[in-house]
Amino acid sequence: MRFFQKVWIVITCIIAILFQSSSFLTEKLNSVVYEQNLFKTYFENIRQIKTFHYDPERKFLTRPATNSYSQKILVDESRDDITPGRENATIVMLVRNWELDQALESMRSLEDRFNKKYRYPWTFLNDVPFDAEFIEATSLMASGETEYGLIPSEDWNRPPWINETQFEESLQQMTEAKVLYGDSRSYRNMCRFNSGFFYKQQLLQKYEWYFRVEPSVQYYCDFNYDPFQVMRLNGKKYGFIIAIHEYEETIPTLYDTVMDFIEENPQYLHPNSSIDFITDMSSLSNMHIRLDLANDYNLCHFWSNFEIGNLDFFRSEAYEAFFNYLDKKGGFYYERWGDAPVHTLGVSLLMDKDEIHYFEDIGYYHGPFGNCPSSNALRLSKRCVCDPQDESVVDIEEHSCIPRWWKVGGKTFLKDKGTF
Ligand SMILES: Nc1nc2c(ncn2[C@@H]2O[C@H](COP(=O)(O)OP(=O)(O)OP(=O)(O)O)[C@@H](O)[C@H]2O)c(=O)[nH]1
Ligand SMILES: [Mg+2]
Repeated sequence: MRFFQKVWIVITCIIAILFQSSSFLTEKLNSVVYEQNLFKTYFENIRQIKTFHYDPERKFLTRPATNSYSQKILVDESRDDITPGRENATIVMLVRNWELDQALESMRSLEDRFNKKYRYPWTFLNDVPFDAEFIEATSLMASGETEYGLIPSEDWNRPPWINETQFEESLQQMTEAKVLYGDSRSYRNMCRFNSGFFYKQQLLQKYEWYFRVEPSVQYYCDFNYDPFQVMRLNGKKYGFIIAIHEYEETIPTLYDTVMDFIEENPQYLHPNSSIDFITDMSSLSNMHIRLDLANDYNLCHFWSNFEIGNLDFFRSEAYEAFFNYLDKKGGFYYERWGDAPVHTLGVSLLMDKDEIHYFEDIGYYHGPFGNCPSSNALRLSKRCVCDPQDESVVDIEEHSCIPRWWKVGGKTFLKDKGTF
């Protein structure tokens, strides 16, 4: 082959390679530009939608309800900022030393979902001194300060007016009847303590707000706001997340005792109470529960393992009189009155209905039940990890009282005026 032929072949090859690679490069460049535009539009959209962070100024603007079909993605752009909470509040856990692992699980979940941003202090309470291992691990897990309180024995143990023979008999009877925790002495102490003594503990005196947490619970979604602040700004005093029916055999005389109290102290019944929530027996769709009960109480109660509340309500003259009246009747021991129905009856009768708030947007699990926001947009914006169809999600199941709360307390949507 002649020299110029060789040169020609080489040049042709170079041209072919250049041509190939330029079309490859153009293609690549186009796709990068396309992707860039796509991301740009995506982030612009997100920016336009603004934050989902609670802002009192934006209170009346539209936002999605939990049953919204909106597919817009709402991102709280400041979700990872540290904005120390300013409310006079603490997170409270009554817990035993041996529940350390379960306590840490709950703490990790609540810190990740809410408190690492706000750094509210934790208060741990126990009927025996906390051990060093518990204190070390929980104080390292908390983003805020931690305090550890020993409950005085008179706030925990059976009071002197309990007739021991009657107590032993009922203990045996409830054990034989296989009533849940019917055989447990400490469970009764715990229920009485949570009903009438947690807010009297010295460590809680300095606070106005509390958030009750139990071991082994999970929070499924980012909070995206400070619930204490939100409650204060919206005039709320008691927040719940799950409401179900109580086991009737644990509280045979509770409601009648409460009614006796109200009859003797009518001044304490709030004129705008939620009495209908605890007495409404009408049949609601999806509710096939048997409601031929021994008295007018429909057994609905706010599940007290999750509570965000105002301590001044519990310290009020009305609640104090209410608790003391119940306590003197001995039902915490002769029956097995739970702190959940006791709080619920107190809150429903003595508190203004408008001061009660259903935190429907905070996914939560305490075995065997949970709550998971039904709105897809809400789950995305709050980075929820839960399935609203899961069998543990109880909100509109037959054993739930949420539909009854909606009926009586009013169904509010997050986009409604005046809600958040
Ligand atoms: N210090 C202390 N805490 C207790 C005692 N009994 C229960 N608790 C705490 O009180 C709270 C309620 O007790 P739980 O055993 O969770 O009762 P429950 O939620 O009705 O039932 P389960 O969670 O299903 O067992 C939890 O925070 C427990 O850790 C006790 O004897 N001493
Ligand atoms: Mg529990």
